[in-house]
Amino acid sequence: MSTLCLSLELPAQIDAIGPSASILRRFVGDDEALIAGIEAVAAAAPFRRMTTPGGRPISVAMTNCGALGWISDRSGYRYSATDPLDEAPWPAMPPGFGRVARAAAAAAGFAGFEPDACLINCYVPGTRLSLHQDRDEASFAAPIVSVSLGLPVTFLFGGMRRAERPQRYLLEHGDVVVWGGESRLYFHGVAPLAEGIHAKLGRRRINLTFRRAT
Ligand code: MD3
Ligand code: FE
Repeated sequence: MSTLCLSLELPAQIDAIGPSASILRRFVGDDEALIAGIEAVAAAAPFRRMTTPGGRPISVAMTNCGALGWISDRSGYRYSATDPLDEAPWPAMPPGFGRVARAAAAAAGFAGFEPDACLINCYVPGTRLSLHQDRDEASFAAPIVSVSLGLPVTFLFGGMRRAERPQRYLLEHGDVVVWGGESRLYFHGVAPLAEGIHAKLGRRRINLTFRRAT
């Protein structure tokens, strides 16, 4: 029998990386359920490269599931209840998504997290995500939960000012990071993905970012 989340049976290793920010190493147990869920979402709402308000293509390919999805186009960054490709509602969060997000938030000290948005980022070797803040949500009271799957990556974690030199952390398949409180608005990014082939996801890294957008 598969368990959705190892943490319900085993304590994950938790590394504190900042004020109210923690890495839960190998927290994800049933990666097969999450991978099947990602494939189902991508079949209905394909990965696509969105455009920044300035007109540049974002190098990370993205899709969404849940009530709201994060989008970017010439009009700006925002959350939308529908996929701009077909105006259909985003696919619902697949089985296991909400549970892993709630369990990770609770393990990191944020009981009661109920995400309404799940952004799915897909990186191929060479893709990076430059330093930025997540500030398109209506409130910053809730934490953000991020699940890393596939190829490992160096995560860059700065501070409240862009100029602060970021700390570097390796994120591997199954690692979950939770940011809340003071860290919620910290600058962060992802270093260029190195070449590699992951046993389950191939030449990719996929990141699930759970947020409370409303
Ligand atoms: C740190 N994604 O989608 S994890 C993003 O790995 C994003 O795909 C990265 O940054 C990725 O916006 C990093 C998610 C994350 C989200 C919010 C944060 C990290 C954060 C807020 C504060 C600090
Ligand atoms: Fe971010």
